[in-house]
Amino acid sequence: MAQTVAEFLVERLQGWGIKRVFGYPGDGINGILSALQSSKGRIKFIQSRHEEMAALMACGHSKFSGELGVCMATSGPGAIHLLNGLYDAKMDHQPVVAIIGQQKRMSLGGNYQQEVDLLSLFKDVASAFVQVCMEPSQIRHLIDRAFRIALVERTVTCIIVPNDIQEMPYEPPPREHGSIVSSAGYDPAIVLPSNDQLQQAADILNNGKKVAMLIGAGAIGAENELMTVAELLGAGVAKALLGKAALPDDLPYVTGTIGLLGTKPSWDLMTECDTLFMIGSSFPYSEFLPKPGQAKAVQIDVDGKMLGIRYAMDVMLQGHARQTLQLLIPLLKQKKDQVWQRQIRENNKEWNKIVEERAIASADPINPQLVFHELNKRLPNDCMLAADSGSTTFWYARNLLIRKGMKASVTGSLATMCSAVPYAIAAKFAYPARLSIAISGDGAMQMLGMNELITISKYYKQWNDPRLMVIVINNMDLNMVSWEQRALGGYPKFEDSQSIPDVSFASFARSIGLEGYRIEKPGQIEDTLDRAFALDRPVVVEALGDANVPILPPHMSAKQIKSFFKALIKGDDEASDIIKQVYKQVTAG
Ligand SMILES: Cc1ncc(C[n+]2csc(CCOP(=O)(O)OP(=O)(O)O)c2C)c(N)n1
Ligand SMILES: [Mg+2]
Repeated sequence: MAQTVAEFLVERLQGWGIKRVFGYPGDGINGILSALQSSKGRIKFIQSRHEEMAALMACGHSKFSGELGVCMATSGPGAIHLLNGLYDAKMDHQPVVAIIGQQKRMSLGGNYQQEVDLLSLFKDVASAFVQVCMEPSQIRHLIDRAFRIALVERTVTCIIVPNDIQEMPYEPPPREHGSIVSSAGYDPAIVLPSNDQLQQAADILNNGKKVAMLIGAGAIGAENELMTVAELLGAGVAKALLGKAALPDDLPYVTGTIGLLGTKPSWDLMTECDTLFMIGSSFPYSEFLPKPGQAKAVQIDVDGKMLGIRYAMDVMLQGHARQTLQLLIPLLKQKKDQVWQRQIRENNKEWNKIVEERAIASADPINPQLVFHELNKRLPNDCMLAADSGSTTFWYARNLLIRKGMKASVTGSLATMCSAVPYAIAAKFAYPARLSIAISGDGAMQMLGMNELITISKYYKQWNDPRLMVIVINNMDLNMVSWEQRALGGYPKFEDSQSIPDVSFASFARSIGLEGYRIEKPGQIEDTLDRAFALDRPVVVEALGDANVPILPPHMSAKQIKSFFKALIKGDDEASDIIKQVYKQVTAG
């Protein structure tokens, strides 16, 4: 029997090295599903509970493994559900291909059931490439183009395949005018700046007396080079959230994360430096970078479009971080004066004391920072961490310390809720022997995270090492919004909008065959974590967090302090408890 278009598609995905696709079925992709079925597991179909989760898994796969991620959904509602996860990938520059179904070609334009104008709908998220397969001989180059463009541009692409086309016999394009002959595979070139540009960059860096490095996701994989550069330049190194795993936090000159959720030493590093060296980061908040004119600045980014859009750069090097740094290192001079790095080291020591004291400060019932403080001590060197969007992002950013070998990621530019659990699942599929840990708020768990616990319970017995941990801070609040309102807007918490029901995530976990622990008092944290780390199967550990523990910026501006007190005066129900907690947190250290 002739090969169908769908069978050819599956074979071509294998040609592109794809081992699994994350998705959810529907009759719009029936042909592709049956081709996957007859491929006998050569490409595994990983079933999520919701298409958005499948797209976030594809993005998480890409973030943790460095490979392209693939997600799949049916026409209409399935395709619509993918969008949020695809935007997460697009905005954090991850290569993801979405393969979606569509109604039969002959029905299009007929206001038919589940007929959505997918080409228009995906035009923005897959702006680099979105095409409908109108004819069997088109499928080969559509796949090749979608994959190659996603990889080259580090973005999202999309192929729409009407379901009648999926079942048709595949025919390679004839050798005639108008036909396209394409090939699979992409071996990226290493992008490097010129010697002249490297020398200009080196001159600036050699002349700087107080060099601040800022590293992002693009610097991951360049650990040795980053260390050599920081040591030669006597520099301090701050990390953007997506670059948290790029360097370990136990290096004395690493100041941790930067930004609203960053550390005080990163703030000091940026406000006091005379030279900024930004590597592989598109960190967006200019108020956390040196003042305009304060610093000479050099940037390395592989994507020319991301050069010079965050600070007034003096030299912009387009290149892969590791290889560009390798060429730069011989041009750098060893700084003799260690005063700057000594000061950074002192700042770090002081800050670590503050972080610890803030974590052990009492709260009602549990100070969330204490959970992360204790978690930190138990993390194995090869663990993989995925944090959600919410107040937990702050504790992840500040309290969890990366050691050599760990992997970590979050939703960066989109900052979407519900990313942690699907990321942790994708990381587990990519590295089944490693412990995968999701860190989430109760709001995100109630939104979609709980559903994906069902996915974990469906698959964990297939994993050689079934350890996967979901840490939930259950504060019955959409806490980050409450704090944003207080600190930025000067409004008290809006109960109707932000209070959420108490759900027992631990009992839900147990009801679906996972282990589940609920920590209700601070005294239970250590024992419970010890038990969770000793388990050989997935576990949900929820801790009842005090929503009044403030998420403080590294440096409070007069405007933020004013807004905050205005919010309390306007009548926050919890005003007196909040004041007590804020007092404890700001006087720590
Ligand atoms: C999909 C989505 N909806 C809304 C928001 C806005 N938002 C950011 S954090 C947050 C609250 C998260 O609450 P929860 O998961 O309980 O975490 P907490 O802040 O309480 O720790 C909200 C609503 C978002 N980032 N993403
Ligand atoms: Mg919450």
